[in-house]
Amino acid sequence: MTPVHRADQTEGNPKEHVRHDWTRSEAEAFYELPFADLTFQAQSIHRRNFDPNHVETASLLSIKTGGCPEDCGYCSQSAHYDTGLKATRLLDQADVVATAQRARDAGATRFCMAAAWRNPKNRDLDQVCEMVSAVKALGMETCVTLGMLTPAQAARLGDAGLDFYNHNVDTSPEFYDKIISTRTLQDRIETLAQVRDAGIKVCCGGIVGMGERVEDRLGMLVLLANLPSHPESVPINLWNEVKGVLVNDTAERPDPIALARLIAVARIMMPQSVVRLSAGRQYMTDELQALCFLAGANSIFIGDVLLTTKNPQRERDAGLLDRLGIKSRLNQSKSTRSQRQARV
Ligand code: SAM
Ligand code: DTB
Ligand code: SF4
Repeated sequence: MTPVHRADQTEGNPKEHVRHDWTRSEAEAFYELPFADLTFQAQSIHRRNFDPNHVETASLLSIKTGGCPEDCGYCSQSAHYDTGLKATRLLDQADVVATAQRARDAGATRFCMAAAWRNPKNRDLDQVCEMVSAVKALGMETCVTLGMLTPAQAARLGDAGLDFYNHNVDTSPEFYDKIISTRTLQDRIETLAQVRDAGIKVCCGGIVGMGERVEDRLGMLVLLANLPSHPESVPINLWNEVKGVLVNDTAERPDPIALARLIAVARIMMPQSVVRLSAGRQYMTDELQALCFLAGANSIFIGDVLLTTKNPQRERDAGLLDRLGIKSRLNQSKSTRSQRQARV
């Protein structure tokens, strides 16, 4: 039978019916639909919940790079692998705020600060809280990703006014142990609960292209969609190649159509979450990105670097959004417009 996602039609309740009891076989049935049927459902749900011609723009900064004690098998920053990356100390607040300001002026609405920690020390957290307040004062949404948190640490970030905490499940429960051994999936789920309890919005997703099967990718979406509340942001990262790490032995970039299908299934199962095409966009053609936007992706990272790896050039992104008639702060920001006009 063709699976159909039904909106809650109750009069006076225009809200989408948000489910937390998805099964793998339902996810598989959506995934295997003829492409036109799958994307039609995804796009219909997208339109009920979002402006289909708008994409959110976030910017990333690594505030503490490398030397991480975790052994995440995909990551350039793990001290378990020789990736040639130089470890740094926590950046100064003034540098972070200056970078955030440039990101805002270049069209980012959210600023995400990432640290290569297993968990933050309390004295480091003091500094991060100050960064959060200062970036918020620029009028940007704030996000941090610092590893595991205690309830008290989550509460302090909440008091500092933090909008989002990013903490990914990364992959399916079955594949998880093949890529990470120093932190369990359950540890991650507990941190997500602390973040929720502190009233902070959750950004949680994962990575594809590490050698996982399609079942793992769908298993990851089912895990996310069955969390007690759907993450407000769902980043889908395509593994950005890093030499020297574990997953080099197994990595395989997904077929582009498979990626668009995955985005569509994420949109259907988490109808009100913002789905971000995160790392790995530099491997995608403009056409694939357009398909992913049609399938329900509505956020991107902008800027020429992510944390330690590359991202498409700002100009290429602005041009693509223009060609698709997509509105965002990137292609509407004064600095991007004036640079492009100067080139015509
Ligand atoms: N250290 C913190 C943690 O892992 O909780 C935060 C930073 S970590 C870089 C954030 C996320 O980035 C990871 O969970 C992973 O999903 C993603 N990531 C890291 N390296 C990546 C890569 N090479 N390609 C794609 N995504 C990556
Ligand atoms: C997420 O899911 N993707 C971002 C953000 N959360 C912190 C990180 C992508 C990192 C890509 C690899 C790098 O640049 O080091
Ligand atoms: Fe450390 Fe985060 Fe990289 Fe894992 S993903 S090694 S926790 S920086």
